[in-house]
Amino acid sequence: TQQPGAALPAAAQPDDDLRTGNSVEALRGAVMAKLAYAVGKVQADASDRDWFLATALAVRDRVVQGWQRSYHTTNTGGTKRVYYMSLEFLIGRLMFDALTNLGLTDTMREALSGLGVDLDKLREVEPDAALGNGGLGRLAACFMESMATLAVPAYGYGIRYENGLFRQVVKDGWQQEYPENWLSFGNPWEFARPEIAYDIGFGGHVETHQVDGAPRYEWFPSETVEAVAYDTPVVGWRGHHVNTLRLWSARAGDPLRLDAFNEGDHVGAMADRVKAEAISKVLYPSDATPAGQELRLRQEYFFAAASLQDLVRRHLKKYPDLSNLADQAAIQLNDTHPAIAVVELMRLLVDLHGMAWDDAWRITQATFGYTNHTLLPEALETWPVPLMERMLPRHMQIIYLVNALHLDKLRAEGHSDVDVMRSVSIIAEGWGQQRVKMGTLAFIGSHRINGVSALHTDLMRQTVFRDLNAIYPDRINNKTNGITFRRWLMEANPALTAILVDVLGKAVLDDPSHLEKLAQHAGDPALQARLKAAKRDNKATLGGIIAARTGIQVDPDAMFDIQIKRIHEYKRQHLNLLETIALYNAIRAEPWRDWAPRVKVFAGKAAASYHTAKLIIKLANDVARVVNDDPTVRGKLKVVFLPNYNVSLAERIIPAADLSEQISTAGMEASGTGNMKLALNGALTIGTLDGANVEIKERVGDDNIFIFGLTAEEVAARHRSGLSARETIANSPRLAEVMEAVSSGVFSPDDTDRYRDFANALRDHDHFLVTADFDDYYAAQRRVDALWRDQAAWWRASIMNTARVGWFSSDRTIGEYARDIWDVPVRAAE
Ligand code: CR6
Repeated sequence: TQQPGAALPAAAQPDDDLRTGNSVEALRGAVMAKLAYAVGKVQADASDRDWFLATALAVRDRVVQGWQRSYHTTNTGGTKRVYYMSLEFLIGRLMFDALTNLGLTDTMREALSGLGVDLDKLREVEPDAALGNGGLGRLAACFMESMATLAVPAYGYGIRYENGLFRQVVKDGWQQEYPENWLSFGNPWEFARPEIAYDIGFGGHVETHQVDGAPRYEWFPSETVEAVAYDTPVVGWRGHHVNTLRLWSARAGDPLRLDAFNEGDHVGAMADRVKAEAISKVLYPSDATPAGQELRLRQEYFFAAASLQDLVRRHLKKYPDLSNLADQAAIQLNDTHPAIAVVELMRLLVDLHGMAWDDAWRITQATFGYTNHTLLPEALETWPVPLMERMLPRHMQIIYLVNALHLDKLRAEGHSDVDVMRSVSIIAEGWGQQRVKMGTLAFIGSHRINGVSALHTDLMRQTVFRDLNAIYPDRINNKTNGITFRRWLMEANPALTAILVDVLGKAVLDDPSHLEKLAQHAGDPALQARLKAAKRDNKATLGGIIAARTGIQVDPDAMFDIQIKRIHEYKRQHLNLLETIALYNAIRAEPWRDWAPRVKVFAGKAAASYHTAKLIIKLANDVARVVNDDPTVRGKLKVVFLPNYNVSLAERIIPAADLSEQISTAGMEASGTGNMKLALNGALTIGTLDGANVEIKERVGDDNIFIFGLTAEEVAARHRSGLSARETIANSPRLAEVMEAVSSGVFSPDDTDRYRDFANALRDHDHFLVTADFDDYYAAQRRVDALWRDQAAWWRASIMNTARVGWFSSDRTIGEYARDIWDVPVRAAE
């Protein structure tokens, strides 16, 4: 055994053990060897970051063993691979994820403590890989983990952004954005593959030649950028199978123009390089909104083209041609961001591999699946035809041809309705400019199109894809989202996990359906007391974070009422804030009443250019200041805006939540996944019948969830009715008082006009129906208060939530994708 203080690993330790052994001694020796030989430090000088690197590298070695094994099995077995293409992977930290999946967390803790190092402190040193905006990116990360768990041979393909989602600083209540350079201290999880690099073209022109009497098209790009691979192994539960996340980094073909440099133009000599490398510099901070920038389209084509070249090369190493591609590869498009891949694959098959158009189209459709993640019209991607023509001239030709053949076929089948033809065309006319509708392109190029919750999928069929669905009725199917329980239960909430294992047995870790047995114990006072104590500890920990980041003291015995997600009008953080003000008014009017003490916690980022969302953050901070400074409501109400929400902060907040706010305008939140994480951790949901809330309600039961507000159908009817919000406000004295307070500057005495336009927009338009749902929401919140006052009933409901949401495991979701879309086998549950 190594003694603490020894600088180098003992020579007596057999090499093999250091690399592969899983005992306390082997892990300790391995970490020490990494510290010495990979980090280049002696113990006496090692910082927490050095220890983190050494530990991560030691853990990585243990992941790599399974990685190589998995690679070998897939390669020799000739099994079909899944390629998950996503512009976002919101990964977070990886050390505890790897340790949990390898079952090494406790051993590593012990190994390090023998060296005087605290594993839980190292955990905080790891930067978050925030290569995503919100739910869509986090879903991709959960799916990668579940594909590994189910031993589905898979590659994730994306971009290795140098700067992930911005760091949010709140100054005087306003959001400020700062770059998040997560790679600045190195990334111990990735393997650079400089030898795996592909040329990606942009611009230029197309030439036609005759080959065997048929036209052949050749694209001559005017600009070439190299895509270089970086691989991160993704380990599944119990380390059985390890997949690869392959992220592309952009590199200029020529690092600098020497002629210009030698003539003294040192900056100009690097201009091409800067332009090329901009592609993987930053993640666009747009969540459920389109990023209509040329650079964004460059990012989309860059990673789609690199990934296709990569998978085609892999295929051709094994098979003589691409005719059996669809038997060997399933490509899933995570939203429309990679949809240009449909066109690129056609180009590769037809132009480069000489395949007949119809064969190529059949293979393309059979290979692709497309997941839609939003119906908000303002969030559906379209690209101007002139931009496409300039940047991707050959692709634009192919799009025209795909569209012409598609429309011809429909006409031949008897379709003639002008509106239908317009809606199913890939090209949108209007506003004086033609645009390419990426959703339509993705739909037509795929054999399966899925929504992400039952309600969302129904609405897809009825709205955005109504006409396409009528023509291709079997293509749309539902795959309700899920979450990985390894991260969101085991890693985030070890105290709850320990109780579950104690009551239900270890099998619950392998198969979440065992959670259901917990329902039998829902009324057990002893179990309730244990869970309550565990949650109180989690709340105290979160309270420490709140105090450190905001200076606000919160009481862990109060109800923690949590709304965590991107700031967006459709998610209606402002509805929550208006209710907070109403509650504040009510407490002040009757302070002696038995109020259920609450801490309202808000966290989330606003898109940098989304003015109203940033104003909502300011309002949250303004309301917090007034409420928290008022002695009348002390001990009854606190309001907190916790800055810089990210995956790691979510892992702290979710286990400490009592109430989960899922209050989007019905029909607008495609699914939500935070709703699942919070319910799993025992929070009760207050929510609308939107997205996956509907399915959560079906499972946990009406008594264990607080549903309010208009349904999606009622929302649509209300929009058609043109009913005025002014009338609604006038009919609700409570709401009228709140609106008047906000708009007259009660919460912004330093700038009494700050919220005037905001309030007037609610009065005049209220597209998100905040005012229409207000009274029902307020009433639902009072039902929440009443249940909280009956702690036995509250904890019974909380237990029912944990017990009944096992179905929302992303293992279940991935099992469905594998069966219904990809046609690949999954590993049976143990
Ligand atoms: N914003 C949906 O809005 C869904 C995720 C993952 C979103 C959200 O309801 O849970 O995708 N959509 O399916 C988009 O990003 C376009 C999201 O994260």
